[in-house]
Amino acid sequence: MAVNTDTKKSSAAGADAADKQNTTAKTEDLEQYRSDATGQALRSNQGVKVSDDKNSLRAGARGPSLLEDFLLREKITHFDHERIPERIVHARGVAAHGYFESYANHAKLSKAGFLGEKGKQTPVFVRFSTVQGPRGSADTVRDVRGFAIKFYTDEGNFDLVGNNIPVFFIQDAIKFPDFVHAVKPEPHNEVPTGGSAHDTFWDFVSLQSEASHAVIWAMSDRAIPKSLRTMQGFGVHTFRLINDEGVSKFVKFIWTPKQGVLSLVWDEAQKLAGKDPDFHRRDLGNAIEQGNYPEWEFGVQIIDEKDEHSFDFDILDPTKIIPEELVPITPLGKLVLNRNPENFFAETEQVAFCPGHIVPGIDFSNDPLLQGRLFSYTDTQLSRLGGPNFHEIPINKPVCPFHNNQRDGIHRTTINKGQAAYEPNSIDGGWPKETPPAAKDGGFESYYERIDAHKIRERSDSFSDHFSQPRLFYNSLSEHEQTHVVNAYSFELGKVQRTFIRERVVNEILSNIDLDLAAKVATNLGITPPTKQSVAVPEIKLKSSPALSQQNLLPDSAKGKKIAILAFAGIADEQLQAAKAFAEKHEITVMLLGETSAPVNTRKQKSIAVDGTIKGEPSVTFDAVIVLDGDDVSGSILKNGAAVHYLYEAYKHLKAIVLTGDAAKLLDSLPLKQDAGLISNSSFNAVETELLAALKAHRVWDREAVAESIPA
Ligand code: HDE
Repeated sequence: MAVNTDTKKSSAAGADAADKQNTTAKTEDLEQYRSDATGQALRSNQGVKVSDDKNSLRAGARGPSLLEDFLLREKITHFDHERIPERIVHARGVAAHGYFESYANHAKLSKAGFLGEKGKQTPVFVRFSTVQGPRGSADTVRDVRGFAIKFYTDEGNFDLVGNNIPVFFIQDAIKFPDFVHAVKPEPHNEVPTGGSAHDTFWDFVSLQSEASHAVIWAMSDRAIPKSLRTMQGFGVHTFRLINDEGVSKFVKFIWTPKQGVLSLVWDEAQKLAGKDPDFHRRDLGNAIEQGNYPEWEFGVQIIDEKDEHSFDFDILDPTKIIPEELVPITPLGKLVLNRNPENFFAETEQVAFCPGHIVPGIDFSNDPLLQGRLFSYTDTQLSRLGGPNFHEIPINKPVCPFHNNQRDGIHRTTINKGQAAYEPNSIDGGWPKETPPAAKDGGFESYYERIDAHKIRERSDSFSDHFSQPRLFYNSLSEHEQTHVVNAYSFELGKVQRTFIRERVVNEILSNIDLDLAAKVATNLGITPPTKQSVAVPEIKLKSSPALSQQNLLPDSAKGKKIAILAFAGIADEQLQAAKAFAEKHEITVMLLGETSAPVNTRKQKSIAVDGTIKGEPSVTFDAVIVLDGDDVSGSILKNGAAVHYLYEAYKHLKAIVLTGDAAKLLDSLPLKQDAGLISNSSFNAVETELLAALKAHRVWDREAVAESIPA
């Protein structure tokens, strides 16, 4: 994996072939729709061979174009209609194919076939997204990330359409259009793109205090993930799993990445938005191409029906988590992403998720947000994908057969045989026929739930505590994570123009979460810190949930990290070899960056190619920076402002920096202080253990205060 594995250059045949081998029933099914033009004649959509695709038909070489030019008209007409409406939310996304593998037969919990056998693999297509920004917006904005999974099970498609944050901003679907209108770019000037640092968002969430929990998560590091591979995923709502005896348990779905739960730092996220707006999609695509397949463990928190009311919150309230300390996660299986889509539009853009796509063994709870979602997703596809036949688009088709009496509609591709498109019928032998519910391979049956209630437009009292869980979240964070939350509120509110909105957030929201948090943000905004809560917040038993802190969710290896080596003439050959061997051993990607793209001469006068330039591959795209011993390498760096800035920036972003031999002299002239991550020694071999530890730790948090003074 070492050296130059970042870019397409390395992929070519090898990785591509490996990619293709990762087939599932779904990727095989897609094969029939794939079109390869290699060796083929260029033809019109009607199959006519084209002799000239460069010139339109004209009346004379300098004359006007002729309307009869059907080739010109066909090409331009198709082009004119290439765009479809983007998703109203979650427009910017990226996806990958893979599989889900069940750890065991979980039939006691659910009769769903994909959970029913140890080692059973089910094809999946997973789409990650930001929420606020349009299709062309930057990847690294502060935002919630979508985490939507389509399982192509033998019993039909199951869509688990979740987020990387376990709670949502509202409790009732009827508030969703209001929430989205508030967070989206403002209507008069369509600003800002991709973020929530503006008046309408903060106006809404400060008037709608049920948003407080999701907002504090959005102000935490969770909303600026390092990679899509380093995020947890949550189903958010409580669902039901039902076994073949009809016994139902409430569950929460959780995905935990093997890669650790890691984030960017804010300055880095902002810079990446300009220097590499595709940072997340590039990272996911490259990782898969390199065979470094991202993996998540799939788990559930299980609640017996009898315990539904035993918590100090309502399990139907989507603004609440069930702390893992109260209900631990039971692992059910793993998710592996091992193949990139062939075509972005056909697969990633046209995939249509819906939380209402479930299979026998799974059912909904009465969470009022979930109930509304069951309607919205199919409805939105009607305008986005143009009609009711979007289930026939290859990426959306189940891998099991499906027959029913639905017919016609725009872009229908199925050619239904027979005369009877109704049920019951005797003309076509009564086919297709219903299947009664059964333990296995049965028809879908809704959970036999007794509902005995008045029709009423009212929210349950059990949904009224909006502050004890945001408080629990804040209390559970490590010190540096808390500081980031303070900084994020201060940054966002600093962008809010109306002072009364800033004050309302501080006095009526933050004061109820934590007075110290409120005071710190107030001070940063120049507002008088509140001295008391504005409402009474119920005391809850659990004061802190360590499972919520990312500090407790670090990876156990440095696999998949990316290191830059700044290469100057005279670089020490042995040290370069040692660094490459280290990267190889720990499955780390390393790129050699020169001042220009020209090869560099080593100390032993060997000419070596570089993988990129210091200006072209910015420090924000790496996890660590290395300057190896070389002939007056410290002098070369000091003469090069971009190289000095590179080190400053990596230092400021709390990354590991290694300086060996002559490079260590830089510590005498640059304002960088040695610490657990800034490691210097005579040889590379002498720093390996410390470097590995720093990479696993992800950031040098102790450096944060010192790094404030660095001008980068
Ligand atoms: Fe969505 N949401 N949502 N949402 N959502 C959409 O569906 C909606 C909610 C989520 O990669 C839309 O196909 C309503 C919660 C993801 O294609 C739309 C409500 C959660 C994706 C829609 C919610 C989500 C969407 C836009 C409140 C986390 C992207 C395009 C009742 C559990 C899926 C589309 C993809 C997309 C509606 C709330 C996650 C408009 C009405 C809560 C990951 O139908």
